[in-house]
Amino acid sequence: MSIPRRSLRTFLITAKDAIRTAVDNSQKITFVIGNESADLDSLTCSILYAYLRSSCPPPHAFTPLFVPVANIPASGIQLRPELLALLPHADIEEKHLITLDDIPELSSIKSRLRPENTKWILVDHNALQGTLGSIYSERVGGVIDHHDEENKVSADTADEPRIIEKAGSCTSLVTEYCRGAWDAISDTKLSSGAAHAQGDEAVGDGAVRTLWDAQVAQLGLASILIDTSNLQSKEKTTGHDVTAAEYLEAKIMACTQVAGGFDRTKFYKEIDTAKKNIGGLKLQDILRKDYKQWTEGGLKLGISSVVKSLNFLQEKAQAEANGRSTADAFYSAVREFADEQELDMYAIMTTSTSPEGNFQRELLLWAFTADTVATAQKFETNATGELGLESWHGSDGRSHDEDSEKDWRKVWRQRSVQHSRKRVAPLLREAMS
Ligand SMILES: [Mn+2]
Repeated sequence: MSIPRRSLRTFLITAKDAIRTAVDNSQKITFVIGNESADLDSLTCSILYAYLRSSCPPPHAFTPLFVPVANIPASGIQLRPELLALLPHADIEEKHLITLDDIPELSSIKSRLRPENTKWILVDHNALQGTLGSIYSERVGGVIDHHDEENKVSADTADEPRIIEKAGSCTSLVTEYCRGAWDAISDTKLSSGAAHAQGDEAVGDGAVRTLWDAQVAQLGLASILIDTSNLQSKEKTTGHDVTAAEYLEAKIMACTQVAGGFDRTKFYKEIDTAKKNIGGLKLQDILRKDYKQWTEGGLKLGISSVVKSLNFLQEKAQAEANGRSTADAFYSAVREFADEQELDMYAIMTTSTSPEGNFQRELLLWAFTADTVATAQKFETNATGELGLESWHGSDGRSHDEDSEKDWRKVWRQRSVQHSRKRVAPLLREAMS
């Protein structure tokens, strides 16, 4: 049984209702979930997969409906201006998104969502982390990802994919995988009721379908463009990204209502500008906005990615602290964040553009315990060459805790700018194990 073709907006409303129904009646439910940084890629590829797969589910699907979940509480959505800028293009609003607050086990709702009644498809990661992981890991039954293989998803995923490949954006891999389903539903006629429900009797079946397609396509294209710098980054862009972007752009240009005002570069700039517009956020929220953590050998590592330089963060910290010296205010704010997450080691990776227009990266690493000081130094020894690390901000990597020799921190300029957290996290985790 397939779910009738519908707009993304109607689909998300139906999907959110389905969680409630599944809980109340102990029914089965399938989730599609991105990683816990909940960046634009994770958010869009989970929605794309769930929407397209629900319109054309495989014959032996666990359930015909696939529910996309953003791997953050609802309060995290406001921290993502690029997402807020993108939603209108897909004719959806913040309230339509499904978040961890909608999953009973993770919220104040007392009812149960029994693991055996659930199936989980992972996109943009391949190991379910945190509380979700501790409850539902066994129920993961499919993955599409572009991070390093964690060997946590079983080799046999039956009707669901098990795809882990290099690509600039995971949304490109999802688009590629769902092309067949998408083409099939684009060719299917709507019931007259569904066309009518759009509220415009003059709009024919075909026009409604192409509009819905163009809305979903913009959602996907935005992530691919953000992840590949408008397909211009040689290091990040792969054939998957180019092909998927062409396919999505064709869906957009097939819709006369959207095509006239659409320009790919203009669209990219709109979303990219929104992404960098974090000046209104509090420093703690900037650190929380694109954050991931791991536990290796009993030690907890966290990494925040930030789209502004350390100078920006220091100025922000000083403005919030009224008067304390910039460095003091910044490091105590960082320490506060790390303490809140109960981290043994914390890294901040920044990206920014130099006055000359060059893309640049900085890396701050802070080890808080005797165990992790050695780890951090091991990381520096092993990774300096590959990452092109150079001491920065007059940082010499000595202990900063005057009472003891326990903690250690250092700031580098990372000259090998092609390496994102996708590479830095495995290097840090390697040093920890
Ligand atoms: Mn991704």
